[in-house]
Amino acid sequence: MRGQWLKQLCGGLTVIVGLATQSLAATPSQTTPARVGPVLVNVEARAGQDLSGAWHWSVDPYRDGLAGFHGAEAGPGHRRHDDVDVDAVTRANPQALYEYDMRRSPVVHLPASWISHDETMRYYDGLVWYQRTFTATKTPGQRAFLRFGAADYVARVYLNGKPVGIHEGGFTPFAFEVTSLLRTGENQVTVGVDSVRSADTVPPTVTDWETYGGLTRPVRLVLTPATYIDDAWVRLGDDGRLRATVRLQGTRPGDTEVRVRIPALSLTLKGRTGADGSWTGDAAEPSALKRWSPEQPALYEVTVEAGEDRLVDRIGFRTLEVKGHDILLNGKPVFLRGISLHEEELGKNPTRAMTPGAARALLGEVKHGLHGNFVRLAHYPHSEVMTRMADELGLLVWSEIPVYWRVNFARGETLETARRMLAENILRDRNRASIAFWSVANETPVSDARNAFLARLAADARALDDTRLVTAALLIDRVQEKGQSVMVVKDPLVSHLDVAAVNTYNGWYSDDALADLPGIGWRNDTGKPLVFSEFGADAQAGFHEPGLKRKFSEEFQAEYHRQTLAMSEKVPSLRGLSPWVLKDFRSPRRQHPVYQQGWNRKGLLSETGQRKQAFDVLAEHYRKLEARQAHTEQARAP
Ligand code: GCB
Repeated sequence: MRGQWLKQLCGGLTVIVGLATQSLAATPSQTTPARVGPVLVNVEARAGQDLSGAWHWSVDPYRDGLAGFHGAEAGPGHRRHDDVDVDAVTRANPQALYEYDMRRSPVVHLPASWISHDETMRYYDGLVWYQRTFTATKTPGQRAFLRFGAADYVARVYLNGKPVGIHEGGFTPFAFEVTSLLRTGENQVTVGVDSVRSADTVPPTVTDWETYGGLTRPVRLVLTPATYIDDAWVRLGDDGRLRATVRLQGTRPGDTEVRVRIPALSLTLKGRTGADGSWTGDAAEPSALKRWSPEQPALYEVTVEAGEDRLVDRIGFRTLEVKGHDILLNGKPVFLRGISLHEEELGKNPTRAMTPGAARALLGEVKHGLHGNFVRLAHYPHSEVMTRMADELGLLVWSEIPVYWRVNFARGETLETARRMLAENILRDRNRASIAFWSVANETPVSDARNAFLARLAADARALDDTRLVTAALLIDRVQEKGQSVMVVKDPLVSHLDVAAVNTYNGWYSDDALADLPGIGWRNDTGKPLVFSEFGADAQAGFHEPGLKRKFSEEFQAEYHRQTLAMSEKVPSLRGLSPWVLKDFRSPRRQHPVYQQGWNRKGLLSETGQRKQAFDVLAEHYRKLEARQAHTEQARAP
């Protein structure tokens, strides 16, 4: 059975979790991507209400709100999601017993992870209830949705006391239709967010980053016409044609006129949807089009109209392909001058509330400080705020799903969860010109089950989007040949990828002397471009030890980068770098009492943004590569 999104389960409750079992042996080419709930692409352009702001919260470590007395069906003593004004009821009936009162629970500003709600929540892992009210007006013929940017890890959503849906996965958007439950006047929305992960979740329990449980991205009430534009994808194909695909949902999605306009190019594509509500049209690339690139991040206003619905977005157009060892952006070879980063804002107490200002501060350091043209947004889909900022600043993006380390690859439901996450991520961001790579995994140990699992994801990515490259961050093998250490790309998954990317930590996780790194050999027989998707060394900002070059000193980290970059210059098929990592990030498993204190210190910036010595080493290297690329392009110009 194919993985699915189950609708109409339990009387209208929508469940978006990995549910179905299926044979892992099926060949990837037979797949169609996982089905997801409403896409509501370009959500910020839609009518409705931003429900960011003040929410009440209540911690529920024993999950009483879901199961009450002795774990049986919950009674009113516990159900935080009930549509009841506890205060009013107990005023009328002083003997009524309630052991919660959401309306008088403390208030926090969302979106934000609960780790910053108060000190007791710093390492909380479990269920937390959130509730707020909002006013709405019901209009006949209008549909209403609750759309969540992300809830980490499982979210249970209730409107006016009634369950509307469950979603699994901490980093991708989801929406539930609430047309019939919405009231004119005051409405109450309640969300139970549970951060607990297991061996079967994606990612599993152990990761090298902070969990950041909670409602970490905006919640919106979205209002649409009865038939609405659910998805609209506008891109430049590798065949040089400008193409639009629009999918309508609703009461009459078929035989509806669709118009896609780019006024600055005087271009209009139009047609009528088929019976399934979809339409694709294309046109020759307008000669006036300025293609998007890091050097010239040109974005165009694009309007999509269908029936009563209309969306406006800003979209860039470019081509991307691989030829031999080269990655071609707009037909020209590009070397990726990148860096990896987590979704964590600068500052002593990040809470994963990514605002445009916070995104600009991080990505600005990559673009202007490091002379970069590329970011790896590790290890899960980052906020849309980041990918939109990358579009605007001109940074190519590696976008990835959290198939990280030891996922339960043999379990069909886990595969379905990963497939749905991949689909939710791609459908959210297909219009972002900056996205260059869909990555399906990070450092996963090779096995038959894992190879089949990831091959399926790679096939899904291609089926959803033929304008990006598919990759994964792989482990690298080290062999001895004629007395020399040689790094060899052996992972069989490469045959399903466009680009072979490897994480390499010689000199940090190995005892190699730093001076020996440039002497290490590299062999890439895959015939594909190679990218170093990670390399790095911890340093505590301000810890200096020039003579000894001990691990954790700024000098050691700087030298590590110098020597690794020298090694990288000797790898002929190398086409990009994304060292680990832009900024120190929270990681509960990094507890060296002096140097780490709960932070992974491989950042070239400290958590507050202080540049370490290695920052300048990388910036200098990228400045040279940038000049080299400009020089080559000049020489090639007619
Ligand atoms: C890796 C992982 C990354 C870790 C990093 C490290 O290979 O992909 O998630 O944080 O190494 O610092 O060890």
